[in-house]
Amino acid sequence: MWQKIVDIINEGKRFIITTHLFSEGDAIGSELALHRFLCGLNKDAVIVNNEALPAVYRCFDTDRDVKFLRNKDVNINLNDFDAIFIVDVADWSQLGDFADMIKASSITKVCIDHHASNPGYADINFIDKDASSAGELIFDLITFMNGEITLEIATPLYLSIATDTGWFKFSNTSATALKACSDLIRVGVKSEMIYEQLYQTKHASYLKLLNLALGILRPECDGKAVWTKLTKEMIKSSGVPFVDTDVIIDLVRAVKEVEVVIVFREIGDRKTKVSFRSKHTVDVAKLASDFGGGGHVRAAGASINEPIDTAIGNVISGVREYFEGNEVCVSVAASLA
Ligand SMILES: [Mn+2]
Repeated sequence: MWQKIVDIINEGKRFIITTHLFSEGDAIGSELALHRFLCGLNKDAVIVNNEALPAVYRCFDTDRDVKFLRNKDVNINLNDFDAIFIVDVADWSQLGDFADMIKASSITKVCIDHHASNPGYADINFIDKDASSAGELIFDLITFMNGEITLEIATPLYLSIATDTGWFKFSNTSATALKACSDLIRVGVKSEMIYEQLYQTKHASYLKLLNLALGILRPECDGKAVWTKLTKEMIKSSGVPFVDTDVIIDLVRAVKEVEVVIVFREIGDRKTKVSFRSKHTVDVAKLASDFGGGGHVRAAGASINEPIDTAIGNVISGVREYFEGNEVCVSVAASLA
């Protein structure tokens, strides 16, 4: 399955790598690892993202390889490149303004992804919905090519797999993912340091924001769905430099009866970002896709061009309909053995 992509790598010289908006561990880890691998093969490769990296991930980009499309110094002509690798992206809409540029160019478009909702929008698509993460796929590609997994490649790959499996908590924590991580640690990855960097370096003001968000939690559907919101005002008044919704989601998900957690984040006057998570039965990728988003069965998201309260009203009625039309069982590990 990798052969077509291997041929593109072997026959080409200049490559671009990109990933989705609101990039996170898997997106950034897989593009950094692929970049380092291609450079190790003496290829010219550049990473160009729509947005600057979130601060918490900047330390992984040790050589400042991730370029920011809107930065004036970044002048790229896609037609100068042999191929663009689009990693961890299920749909063109997740690429923001960059999508139109890519679509308009004649560059060979290669997609490497693990979202089940991915329709195969590129010229060449490697989509494995059973992979834990895009990073696991990059690991597989490098292994297929008999490439060396150096520590510089292993660290971002570990970042990918660890974050997309919720640090080995979610149902995508497969034997393959753990085997890859075992190999990565053998190379020298410092798991505990990556964990600390991601989850234990927050500003004290983050607790203020958590307090605000937890203070307005709203249960729906007999408490099986719970949502909260982060408005610009809340973010500003708490003073957090970087908003991480994962901790809020994990805290709410700690409640036994909760099946679905939804966090609404106000991005602009008419722009709201929605994160959905579920535990056992609710297909949140389906819920997100009703609002133009997508993702995985247990973790999905959408960007809605509505003011936050309108978005909340619409999404919550969608959630109520889902609960009315589907059997939603909230079961705690029926059989562990
Ligand atoms: Mn991913």
